[in-house]
Amino acid sequence: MKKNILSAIMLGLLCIGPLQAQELFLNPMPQEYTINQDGINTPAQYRVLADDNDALSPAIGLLERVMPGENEEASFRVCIGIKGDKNIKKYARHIPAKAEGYYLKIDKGSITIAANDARGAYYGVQTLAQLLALPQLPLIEITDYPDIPYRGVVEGFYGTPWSHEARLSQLDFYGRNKMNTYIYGPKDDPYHRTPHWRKPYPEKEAAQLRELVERAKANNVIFYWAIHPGQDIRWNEEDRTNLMNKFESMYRLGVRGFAVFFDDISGEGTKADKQAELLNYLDDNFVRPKGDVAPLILCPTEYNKAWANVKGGYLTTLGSKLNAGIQVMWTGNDVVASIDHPTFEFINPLIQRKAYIWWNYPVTDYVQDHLLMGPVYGNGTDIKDDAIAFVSNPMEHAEASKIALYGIAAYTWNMDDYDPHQAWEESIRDLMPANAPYLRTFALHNTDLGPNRYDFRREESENIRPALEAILNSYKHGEAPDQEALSQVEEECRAICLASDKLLTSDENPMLIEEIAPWLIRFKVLGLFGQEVLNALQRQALGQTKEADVAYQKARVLRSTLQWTDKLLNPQAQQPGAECGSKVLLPTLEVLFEIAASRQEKAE
Ligand code: 14T
Repeated sequence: MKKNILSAIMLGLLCIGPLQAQELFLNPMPQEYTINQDGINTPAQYRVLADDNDALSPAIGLLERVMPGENEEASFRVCIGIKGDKNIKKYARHIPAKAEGYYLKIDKGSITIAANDARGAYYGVQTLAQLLALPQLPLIEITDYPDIPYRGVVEGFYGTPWSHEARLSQLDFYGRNKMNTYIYGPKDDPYHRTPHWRKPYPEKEAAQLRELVERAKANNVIFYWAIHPGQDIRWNEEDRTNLMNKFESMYRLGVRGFAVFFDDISGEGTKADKQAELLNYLDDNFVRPKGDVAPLILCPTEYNKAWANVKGGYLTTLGSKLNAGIQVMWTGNDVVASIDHPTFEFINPLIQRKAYIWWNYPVTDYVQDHLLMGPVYGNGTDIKDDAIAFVSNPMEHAEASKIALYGIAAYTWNMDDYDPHQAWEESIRDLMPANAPYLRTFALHNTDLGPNRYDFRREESENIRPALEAILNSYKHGEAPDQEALSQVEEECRAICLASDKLLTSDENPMLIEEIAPWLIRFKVLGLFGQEVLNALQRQALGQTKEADVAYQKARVLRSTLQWTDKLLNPQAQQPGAECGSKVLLPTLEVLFEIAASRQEKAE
């Protein structure tokens, strides 16, 4: 556990009273904390004090994993409990009155975790786990709770569903980063959607799902299983029974959360009154009678504002007919969009409840030649009271998605303190501690989507953009480019090649490297191309005709290699190719190449 924690301490920034407070990084950031300048060594042995309360077992299990040395005789005490438990009675007034809230106190002889509920206790221990990774355990008092009730991921993309192994790793990651929701709904699972939604899973798949449910539970994540019946559903008793039976079979596998998706369909299945009737039936006859199932979730057919025909009455019907406990998904003003307060001013009144945000980022199923590994930014930080949930639809590349998911975890827990760039830096160290600088270089140039039907774009290559612009500008005005800018770009191209080499040969996180390998290869060629283009321009400027020609010829070959690799890498995708630096870096290098080419012609 410890090696996954990346928190560092910056000393002595704030002064409170006689003590110097420390600045602390945790993911997500706690809502409130006070921290002493001194700390203690992690106790080698400790005694657990807890009431006999079943709900505490995941929290205590985690404690024993992250802090070895449990011993009934030890003098150091770890007191852990849930509101109402006797052993934390005197801390009751410190517990925040919020779902999943906890109070954590570390002093010289004891650690106390007093939580509002089971998940709060578990999150208290997760925070302790992050603190344990610091050089010393700080004497600290934390009061913490999430801004958004349900936070996490909907595996809801088209394309190759995540592997079993990838999902297991995801669930551990959600637990560590205090995300409580995973919705299983990959479009290309035939038992989720047409043709086989009516049938139970074959044995092998069923066994794997059972294992995922177990892992989710261990991480205090609610595992929701989603069904997508809309393309061929008939609104009769037979199909209603088919649905009930499928839910029942999933319940037997341990599933305790359910969703019904009606997105991207046409025909009979799109009728609001029929959808509402079915969902209410499932709520009345399955979800609520069971007593241990999470609130039912619906993804509507009109799931974003661009597609909402308000006059047609679809959303209004759902709003008035659906049982109050049923949650309704929404992707925002478009299929892919930033989420802000006006987003909810539109949708919440229509559905008569707080929208359940399905955020279509970092999903790339419509731009499969790109990777989205940049910071998470652009959503409003004033929406905590507007949304019941905020889940992310990720890339089919599970490990690579963790950069965005780390940021989403931070944002949905504590919006006021969310810092997109800090979360991004930390996420990279979390994903590949030993190769962080190389992964960072790679991620810097893999953030934009390229032109796309939703006009959703991201900043890219920001570290080198000013230098690239300065160089272009000089040439435009017929001036010699700034030497400083040229060496900066050259340096970056060298760093790009090094990053590619290091990552392609690294043993760290093999799953990640396999996902991004086509882009790593492209990245290498891009770095080489950039170096030769700059080399050619500089030799030309110095009048070194021979050397200039050699460099130019090399650049030409690399340019063709780039064009060929674009067709050959990631060939099975709907958008084949593996774009890197496609927003500013490559286009600028292309312009510079043209300049070098025209000078070379003149020299001949
Ligand atoms: F259910 C929805 F909220 C949703 O977003 N559905 C799909 C989703 O599975 C997919 O990953 C996402 C991004 O491509 O967009 C939705 O799929 C679409 C959207 C379209 F505009 C499929 C076809 C479209 F024309």
